[in-house]
Amino acid sequence: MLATSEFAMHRSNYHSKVSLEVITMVHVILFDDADFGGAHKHVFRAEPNLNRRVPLEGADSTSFNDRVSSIVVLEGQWEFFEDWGYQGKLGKTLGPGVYPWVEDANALGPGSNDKISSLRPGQRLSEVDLGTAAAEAGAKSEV
Ligand SMILES: [Ca+2]
Repeated sequence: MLATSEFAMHRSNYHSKVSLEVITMVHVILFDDADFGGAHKHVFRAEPNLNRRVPLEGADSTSFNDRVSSIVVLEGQWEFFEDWGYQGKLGKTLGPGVYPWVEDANALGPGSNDKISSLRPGQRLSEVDLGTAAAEAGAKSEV
């Protein structure tokens, strides 16, 4: 049976996590051409396969696989990969900013143009911190 204080702690962790997920929405825009030209695609969550064709009409129905030449990161820390399923990481993780040419040194670097096949936001520090805090609190309460 949970002690009252322990129950309150679990509740408090649950509510913090939920509210953080709402606040820390991630968002990146991928562009077909350099300097944010051509077709573009908004991504709000991990995308394991840009080659997947969405059965909808319009610009977003086209595959964005092996096309990305420039990127705008609005929120989050994003990792980009050469293959689907997050295999073959390209360059470094990119935080909020404008990247007019993916091969720039401050972007993904040489050889990364028209290569991205999957991408995902990095693990959020807030979740890591909350998980560790909860684990530590749990360990203490058992002493
Ligand atoms: Ca391109």
